[in-house]
Formats: sequence, structure tokens, C-alpha cells
Amino acid sequence: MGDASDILVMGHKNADLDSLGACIGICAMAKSIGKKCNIVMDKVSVGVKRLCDKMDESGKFGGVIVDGVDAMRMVNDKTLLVIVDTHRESMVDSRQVLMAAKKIVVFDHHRKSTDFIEQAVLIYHEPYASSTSELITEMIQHMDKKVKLHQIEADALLAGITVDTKNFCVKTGAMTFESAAFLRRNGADSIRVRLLFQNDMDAYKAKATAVRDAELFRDHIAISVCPSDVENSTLTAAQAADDLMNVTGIQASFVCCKVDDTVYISARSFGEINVQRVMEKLGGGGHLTVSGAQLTDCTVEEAKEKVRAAIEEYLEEEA
Ligand SMILES: [Mn+2]
Repeated sequence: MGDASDILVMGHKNADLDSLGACIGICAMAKSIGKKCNIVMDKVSVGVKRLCDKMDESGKFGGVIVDGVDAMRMVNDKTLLVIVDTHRESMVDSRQVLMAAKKIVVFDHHRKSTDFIEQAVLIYHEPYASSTSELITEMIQHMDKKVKLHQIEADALLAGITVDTKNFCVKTGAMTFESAAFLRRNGADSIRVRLLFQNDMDAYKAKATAVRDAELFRDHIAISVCPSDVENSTLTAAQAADDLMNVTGIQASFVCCKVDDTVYISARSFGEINVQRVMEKLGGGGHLTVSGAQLTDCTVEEAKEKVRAAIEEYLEEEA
């Protein structure tokens, strides 16, 4: 950062709170050593809208977020581009900016995948970290100069950790809580963070419908369909799949949601059932406990049938 003329930070497409939280953390680090830093984000997705509104209202982050076109005008040979919360070329918010940058640093916690950014000069890749926000919070504490966090910055990083750990449930290590403690000491507030996760009424009702309509399969597996007439219904379907895991005895949940010609499937478990392997049978993927798949040219009923068949096949292999 010290050598760079200016810094750009970019997360993944369809940014979530971990991606944007990590971007905001990098900006705070840059600011502490007097460097100009901008976040490259083309579209404000539903998941980060509230945080973006708060940034606007505060008046402290005017012009910090730029789109890919503006970012292209900013890139020069001495620009440092920091990529957060992904290490894949195909996932970054603006591929054009990635190609234009000469110096690239990557921070990520996702398991290594194909098409990783090879031209990076530094890759901090830690799949055992809960979130990229946790990694960045750790980095902030290692800076020579003390980084003074604004309330919104501390909240954003804590929100990133919160979303990726599902409220400090999964992937939480000692460092996760230490990072959270640091953020709390530096102005983060868990109630304000909680408010960033509120859903609007229509989305909440759609989620409730998906939970209500869930059918049990093989006694321990919930399968359902999420209405798709709300904004960002795939996110709502994912939340419904999370919620179904609150039901006693449920070992895995699968929620289908049809948007245009594609049925999106969100799958969740606590690890007893490997939902990654189930979703791989349908051309999808992910993690042991969180995964998904997309099916084209089929109805939700057909999708549910395919999910059931994939589960049967998986259980047979396991038996
Ligand atoms: Mn993440």
C-alpha cells in the first residue's frame, strides 16, 4: 500500500456483507496511511443495500464506491488493486479492472477453485478463516499505524463475520471471536449490525411460505419451494433453507426457487449429510454444509423430484 499511488478494492459480483465489509476494511487501512482508496462495485445488491444507505447518510463515504467504468479511468501502473472475498477471475465485480491492474493482492477464505487470479503479487488465502472480514480485521490489527475505525466501518466488518458464520455458528474459530472483540472495542454494535439483516415484509412472507410448505423426505430432510415473486427471491430461498435447519431433527434442507428459466436450489446441513455431494449430482457444488445448484428447463416440481433422486443416490453410496 505504501508504494501505491492509489488503491482500488473490489469484491465479488452480487456483493454480500462479507465482500463489502472487507472492502470497507481495506479502505480504512488505506486511509490510515493517507492513501486514496475506492471500492469498485457496479450494482448495489439487496444484501448490502442497507449498509450502502447508512454510508450515504453518514456523509463520510461520498464517492468512495465507484462503478467499473469510473474505476477504469482511475487505474494506472502504480495503482494497487486489492481483491477480496473471491480468488476467481470469473467472480470479480469488474473483470476489465482486474485485467487493467498491474499490481494485485488477493484476500480470500473460500476453498481453492479453478480460474484463480494468477497474476497476483500476494495472495492471502485462508480457508480456515470464517470470512474475509475476519482476515481483514486481523490485518488491521497488524498495521504499524493504528487504524481508527469509523462506527460504520467497524459495523461493516462485524456484519461480514456475522453473515458468513450465520451468527457465529459455523466456521467460528478463536480468531473469529477475537476479531469480533476487537471490532466491538472499536465501535461496532451488534444491534446495529442485526438491523442490517432485517428483511422487508414481502421477502419475509415468501420465506415463511417456503418454511410452511416444506415436505419431509426420509424423515430428516426438508424440501420446499420458495415463491419467486419477490425481489431477489434466490436470497430469500437461501434464508428459508437456513431457517429450516432450526427444526428439531432436520439434518438437511433443500429449497427450490424458479427465476425465469432457471430453478435455483439452496441446500444446507450441519455436516451429517454432505449437501455438496448431493448438489454435485445436479451439476452444482459448494461446501459440506452449504451448497447449491441450478437447473434449466424444468419446473419446480421436476426440480424437487431431481433433488429427491440425488439424495437417494447419495444415501445409497453412503450406506
Ligand atoms: Mn465471504
